[in-house]
Amino acid sequence: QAALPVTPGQTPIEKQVFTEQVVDQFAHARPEGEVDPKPIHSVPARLLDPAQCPTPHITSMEQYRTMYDQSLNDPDTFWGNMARDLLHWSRPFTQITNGTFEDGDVSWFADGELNASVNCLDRHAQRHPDRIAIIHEADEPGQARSYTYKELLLEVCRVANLLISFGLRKGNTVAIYMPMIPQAAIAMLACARIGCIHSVVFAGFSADSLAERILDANSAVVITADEGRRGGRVIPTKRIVDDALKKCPNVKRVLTFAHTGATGIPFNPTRDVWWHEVVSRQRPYCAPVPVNAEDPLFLLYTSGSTGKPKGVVHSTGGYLLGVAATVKYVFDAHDGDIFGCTADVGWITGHSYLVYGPLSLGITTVFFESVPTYPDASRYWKMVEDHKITQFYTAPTAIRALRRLGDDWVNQCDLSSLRVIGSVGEPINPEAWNWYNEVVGHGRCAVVDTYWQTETGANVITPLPGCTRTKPGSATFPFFGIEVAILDAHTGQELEGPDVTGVLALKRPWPAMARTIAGDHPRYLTTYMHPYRGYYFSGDGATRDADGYIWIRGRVDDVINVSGHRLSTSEIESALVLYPAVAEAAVVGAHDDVTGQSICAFVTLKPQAKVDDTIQLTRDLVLQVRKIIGPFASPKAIMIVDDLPKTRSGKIIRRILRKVVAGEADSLGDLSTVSEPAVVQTLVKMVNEKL
Ligand code: 6R9
Repeated sequence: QAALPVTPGQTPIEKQVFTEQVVDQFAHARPEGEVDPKPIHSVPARLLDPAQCPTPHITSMEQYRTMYDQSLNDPDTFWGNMARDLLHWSRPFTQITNGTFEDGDVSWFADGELNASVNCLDRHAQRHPDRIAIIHEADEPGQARSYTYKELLLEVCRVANLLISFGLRKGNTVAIYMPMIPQAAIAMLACARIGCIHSVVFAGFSADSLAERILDANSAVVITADEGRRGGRVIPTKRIVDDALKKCPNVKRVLTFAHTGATGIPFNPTRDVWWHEVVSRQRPYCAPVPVNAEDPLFLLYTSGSTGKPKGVVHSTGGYLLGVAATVKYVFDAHDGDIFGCTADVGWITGHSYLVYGPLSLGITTVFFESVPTYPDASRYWKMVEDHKITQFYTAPTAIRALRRLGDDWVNQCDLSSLRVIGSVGEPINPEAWNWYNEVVGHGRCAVVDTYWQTETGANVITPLPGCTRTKPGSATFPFFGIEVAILDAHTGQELEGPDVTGVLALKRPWPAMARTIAGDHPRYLTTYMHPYRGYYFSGDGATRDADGYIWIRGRVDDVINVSGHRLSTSEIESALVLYPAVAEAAVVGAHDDVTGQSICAFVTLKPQAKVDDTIQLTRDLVLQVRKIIGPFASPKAIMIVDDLPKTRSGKIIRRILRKVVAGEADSLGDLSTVSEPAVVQTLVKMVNEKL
């Protein structure tokens, strides 16, 4: 594939903005000197000792390379075998991979049929009905409850039958807005059983955001709970749903699980039903609806550079294969393993590594409802000890926060069950990596820094436990079938060889890649496939070092990553400008030692706005963002300024704002494009006083 000239978006203006961002981001990237040239961590000897651990699926780099080469040179054999080996097909496929990025018509196993719930439940319930499928680690310690594969299957069938009685059929969409309880997985699998597409909305989103997502996907049914619990606090889940539904006349049914059992939960008798009243009346067998491998399993909203959130659509066959293969090889899953992923079910990590990945392999998954510091900072580690977790998967932000609280919290617990400890969501700094490896892993576990995205469906760049020598902070090498390219941001030329930095792109379709954006295929193409023709554009920057290791350097677009939550700066700006007194808003990410990035907003006020109390105004603006997006999008700092640095054509120059909040006002670079250079000086002064 010859590298074609970069054509980000369609217009020259977008191109200009885009390349400015890329260049700017790289100016901020990890200093070159920090990239460690030597692989310093070998595979822990314990993992390769059959007396101590099950033998890893891959035990040498040669074995990895042989399989990796086959996955690229003969994808049909490689993925065909893998798909037959890991999944149950009700109708075997004869085709493996078709279509191209350019045409946007990628398909995998196009004539095969399967059902995701059969793959996650029936086949395991038949073989070992009493094996634990889900452990629910409730918000209050000591209240864990578990569900066997058999129990889970029966409950999923009951809910599936109920959904049929609501009139739902294959291809309909169901919204799920639930706390971190097993009923969230039950609801997802019940949809999958009857061929419905679930759209899980993270329960930290506000009523407005939920409504937007329900309407966009045209979900006629919502599944929720009375209340959620998190770190001892109660979240009024059903009340938020009711608020959202004021804007969603299309919703005909709301199924509510009584989780806390609180009284006084709002209830609309013509629309709402209680789970405990209606589900138990259903027959616990429901014939699974076989779907085509390319039929959507779910859609999941994620933030991009521009406009409203995108409903990323995942296929059934390719997606399931991707998550099953990565749980097997990246987490080195073996029969009887207990997989502890702390992500929320409302994000892609929850979909892939709480629900579909572990369950498709018939291992045990843990739903953690609480927060890492409740009731104290040993919560994660007590959970590992209590349930004998073998794979633990969390985000760098949690690792950094717990590291600050000291090693004692970890040392009081027996973590000897752990074999693989994973990190996901944002770049992990070497200090946090080392602490995770030494204090949590005791140097006896494989640390897997897994790079991937909502759109990739499953891990794409990651070490493998039994073979990869790791460098703290590097996601290392591509998973099977993933062909990585690093491109020059401006020219789109592929940068070959070692020691190169550019934008990260993937060169060929892989099974778990997202297939489209719900209702907007052109947007799918412009966002991912058109910026660099012939490649999938990730939105991240990356370096390939002298040893071929990949280092992810963070987003090169207007996406910021706060505690592993992906947020669009333009969405936050839109929420701020809806506030009556606000004229303009510009949001940038600031470095944060714990959350990775934090949200820093600059706003200007309308000339006629009367504001006496700016402290109250900043509070109101934070509330505004919480209301329109959700609490996790709260800006950490809001600066009310007289003016923003702009180009002569009136565009806000975010590059300058980023530099100013980074404390790099002495290296602002070329200011010749700024229409009023004095504005910059005022800003610098103000930020120095405030931050
Ligand atoms: C799985 C998930 C995707 C963005 C991605 C990148 C960042 C994720 C990472 C990582 C460095 C890792 N990211 N894993 N950066 N190292 N191991 O997080 O999906 O919410 O869609 O976010 O997260 O910037 O582009 P999603």
